[in-house]
Amino acid sequence: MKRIVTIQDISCVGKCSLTVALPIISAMGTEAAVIPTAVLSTHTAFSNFTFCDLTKEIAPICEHWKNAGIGFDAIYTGYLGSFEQIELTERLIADFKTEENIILVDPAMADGGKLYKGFTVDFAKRMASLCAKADVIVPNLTEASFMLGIPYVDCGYDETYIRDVLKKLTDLGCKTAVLTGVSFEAGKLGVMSYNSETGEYFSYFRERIPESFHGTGDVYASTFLGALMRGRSVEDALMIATDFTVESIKATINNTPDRKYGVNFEEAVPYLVSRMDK
Ligand code: PXL
Repeated sequence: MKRIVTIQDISCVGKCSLTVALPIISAMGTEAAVIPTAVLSTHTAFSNFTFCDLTKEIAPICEHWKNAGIGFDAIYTGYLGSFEQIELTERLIADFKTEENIILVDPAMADGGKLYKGFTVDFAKRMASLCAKADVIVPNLTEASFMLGIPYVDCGYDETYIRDVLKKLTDLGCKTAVLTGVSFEAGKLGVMSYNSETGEYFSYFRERIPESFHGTGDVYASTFLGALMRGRSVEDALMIATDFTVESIKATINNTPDRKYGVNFEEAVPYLVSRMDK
């Protein structure tokens, strides 16, 4: 069985980061080791959340793993809360990267044209330098715009524009860039990717569900990695992640009035497991 390590926070309520990554990657048949960067009572879109920083644990955890000869088939980085955590994550990558394993960076820090609470433009630039160390990055269009220092455009762009953004993202230094939340046509929403080694673009669209839910980026990144770990191509993994995210949203839309509580991906896990068996 493959083993990945993911570094991100535990938001105790709100279905994002580790409470999403762990169940999804496990359900897909891969061991998910974790480096929890902080414990929050909820994610930061709630008011009055508690916060316990675990930054000082990161280096000793990595040191122990190095001494114990523990290795990983992928390193998946998600929400990181400080410049110091980005630096420690770069060290994690330097220490555990091999010829074979995959480095996936999800620069989780913004959506809908806005940075999440507590982040700055300088932080986004620093996140861009973490992306340089990745094999694959999965920003949404907001995160990509902040990292590249270009204006965020919500709609009205065309495929040439997205191809250019993807090219600029790989120019940061990663091999493959995936942009989520892309739409060229009313009523359709999906992803587009660019592999800078082959020069190939790929896109996949589904019906747009006209609502925005918290945590879908984490559902997407976790499912994408879970599929890669089961030997699927990048293109297949992108389709599986898109379809599972849509299924998760469909399971939620009429059941949860408050979008902060994330998506009911749990109800779509049987769909995901049967899709992986095909
Ligand atoms: O990836 C979303 C996320 C993860 N972790 C924390 C967050 C958010 C989004 O707001 O606040 C703590």
